[in-house]
Amino acid sequence: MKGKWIIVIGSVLALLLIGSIGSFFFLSRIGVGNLNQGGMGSMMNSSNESSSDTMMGMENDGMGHATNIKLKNSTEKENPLGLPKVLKPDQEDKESMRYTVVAREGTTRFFANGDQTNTLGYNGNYLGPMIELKKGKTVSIRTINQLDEPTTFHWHGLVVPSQVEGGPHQIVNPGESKDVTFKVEQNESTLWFHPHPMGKTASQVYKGLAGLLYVKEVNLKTNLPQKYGKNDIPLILQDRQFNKENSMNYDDIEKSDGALGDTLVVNGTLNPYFDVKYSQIRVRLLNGSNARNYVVKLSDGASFEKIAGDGGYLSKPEKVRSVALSPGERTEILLDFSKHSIGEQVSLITDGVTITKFKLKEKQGRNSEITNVIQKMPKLNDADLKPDRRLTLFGMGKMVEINGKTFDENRIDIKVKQNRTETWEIYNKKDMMGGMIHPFHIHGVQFVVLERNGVQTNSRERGLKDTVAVKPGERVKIRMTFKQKGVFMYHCHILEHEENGMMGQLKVD
Ligand SMILES: [Cu+2]
Repeated sequence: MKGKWIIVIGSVLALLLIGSIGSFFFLSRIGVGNLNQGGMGSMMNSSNESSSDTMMGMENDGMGHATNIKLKNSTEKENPLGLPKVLKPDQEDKESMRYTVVAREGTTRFFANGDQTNTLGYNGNYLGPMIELKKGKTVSIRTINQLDEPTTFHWHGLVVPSQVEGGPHQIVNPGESKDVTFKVEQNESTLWFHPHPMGKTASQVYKGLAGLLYVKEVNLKTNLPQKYGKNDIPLILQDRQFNKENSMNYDDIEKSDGALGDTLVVNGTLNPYFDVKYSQIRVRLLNGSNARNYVVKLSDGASFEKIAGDGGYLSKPEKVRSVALSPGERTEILLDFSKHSIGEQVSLITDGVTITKFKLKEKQGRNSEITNVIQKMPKLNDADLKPDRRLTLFGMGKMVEINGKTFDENRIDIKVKQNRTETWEIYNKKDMMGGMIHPFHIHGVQFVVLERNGVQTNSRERGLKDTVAVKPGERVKIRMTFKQKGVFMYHCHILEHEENGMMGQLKVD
C-alpha cells in the first residue's frame, strides 16, 4: 500500500517537473483537455517523406488543433457548382488593362432552408470574380473599400513591388479607394487575392473575401483545356461552421489554432455537382480555408495528372492519386473522362467527404497528351543547397513565433539586396504535443522547394510555389530570387497564426 503511494506521488512530481521544463504550450494544451487524435497523428506522420504519393503527412485534418473538427458530408440537396464570374476590364488595349475591385458587405443564403447570413465579397455578396491578368501588360486596379473597417487588397503569389501588393502596410480605409499599377511579368498561373489588414485578415477571409487571379500568357502554345467554366474550372475549398439557423458567425467559433468548420463550401456552394461536357477537364484547386489541410482524391481511386502548382506549370505532368493543399496553396489537375460512359459520375473527395460530383453528359474534344515542357526550372548546384538563412517556426494557439519573435510592424527581420538569390531553410520545431503543419508563405516572390529533411523533393513539387506546407519536425529548403523592392511579409498561412504574430518582415532594396 505504502509503495503504491510512493509511485503515485513520484509520478505527480515527475509530471510537474516535465510541465515546468516543458513549454507553456504543454500546460495550455492539457488545460484544454484534448489529447486529440490529430496531435498524436501529427507525431506519427512527421517522419513521413513527401515522396509518399498519397498523404504527404496531411491526412489528419486539423492536426494538433485544440478541437479537431472533422468535415461531414453535406445533407443539403445537390446544387450546381457556382462559378466565379469573369471580371470585365474597364478598359483594355495592347499594352494595358484596367479593373475595379470593390470590397463590400453582402448577405448569402448557403442552405435552401437557411437564413441569410452576413457575408463579405468582392464586387458581390460572397467571394469575388476571377480576374485575368495578361502577361506583358501593365495592369491598373482601382481598389475600393466599402466595408466599415480597414482592409487591404493582397495579390497572393503576384511578383510585384510591395507598394502595390497589398500587404498590411497598404491599408485602404473605409470609404476610400486606392489605385495600384503593376507590370505582369510572371508565367501563366493560378494566383488569388484576399485581404491582409493586421488583426482583420482571418475574419475578413472567413466572411468571404477571396478571389481568383489568373495570369494568362496569350501566346503560350498549349493543348491544355482553357475554356473557363467549361473544361477549365476553379474549385475554391473552404470549410465553414454554421449554427442552427444555418448562418455563420466568425466571432462565435473556437479558433485559437485557426478557424475550422464541419461544412465544406466549394466556390460558395454546398454539395455541388458539375455537368461535364468535355472528355478532359482541368481543375484549378485553391485552398482558401483559414486553417484546414486537404488531401484531394478521386472517388474511384483513379490516378490523374497534376500539371501546375502555386506559381505555374510543372516541367511535365505528373501522374498522382492525390494532391495535398495547405491553406493558401493551389494545384492544377487534369481529369480524364474519356474511358467513362455518358451518365456516369465520379467525385473529387477529401477525407471521405465529397468536394464536387462530376456528371458526365457529353464528351466533346479528345484528350491530347500534354507533351510540351511548359516551365523550365533553374539548374541547381550543390552550393545552392547551403542555407543563406534559417527560419524556425514554433508554437501553437496564441503563442506562435518565428525565430523566437512575434510580429512587429516596426521591425525589419531580414534585409536582402534586390535580385539576390537565396536558399532558406524553414524548420518547423515540434512542441511537446507534436506540433502542427505551418503553411509558410512569402510575399512578392515565387520559390522552388529544394529539399525536405535533406531529401531532394520529387519532381511534382518542382514547379514554382509561394506557399509550402512544413510538417512538424520538418526542415524544408526553398530557393528564390528577390526581384521586387519593398517591405514584404513572410508568414504562416493559417490566418489565425498570422494574426497571432507568426509573421516577419523582409526588406528588399
Ligand atoms: Cu501556423
